[in-house]
Amino acid sequence: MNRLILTAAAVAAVAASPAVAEGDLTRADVQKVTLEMGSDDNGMYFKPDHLEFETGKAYALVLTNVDDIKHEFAAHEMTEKIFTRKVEIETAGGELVAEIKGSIEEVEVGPHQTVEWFFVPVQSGEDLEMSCEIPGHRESGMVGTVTLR
Ligand SMILES: [Cu+2]
Repeated sequence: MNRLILTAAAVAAVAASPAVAEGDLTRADVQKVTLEMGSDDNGMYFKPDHLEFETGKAYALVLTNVDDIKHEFAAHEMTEKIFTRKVEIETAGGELVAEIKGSIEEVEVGPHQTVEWFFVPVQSGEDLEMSCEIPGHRESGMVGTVTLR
């Protein structure tokens, strides 16, 4: 009997509290930004080669490798200025493989795979470098910039 009363009280308390605090960015609408990684006749590329994000907004950076070899997204200055929520890996069929949480600095993406990096920029920065640090790839053109406004 006591237990039933406690449960009812707990439900009432949850119902009375505001659903989600407005500043709770983990519940905010996530804006998807796709970065394609690949090679063509001119070498290797990031498409687009410049990314822009706004501080205080929640993003999912969709790293899509369309190549037959693996590529990497590394942006060390940028990662000091963002709060990473998670990196999410799914199967081609959309089933969750893994969610990796904590501070992330680089993400390597296998051939024809996609990884989503969820973060919130917390500090601004102009033209921060992004590159693929696999030997030779930067020289082949896998370099670009990221601006956090
Ligand atoms: Cu690469």
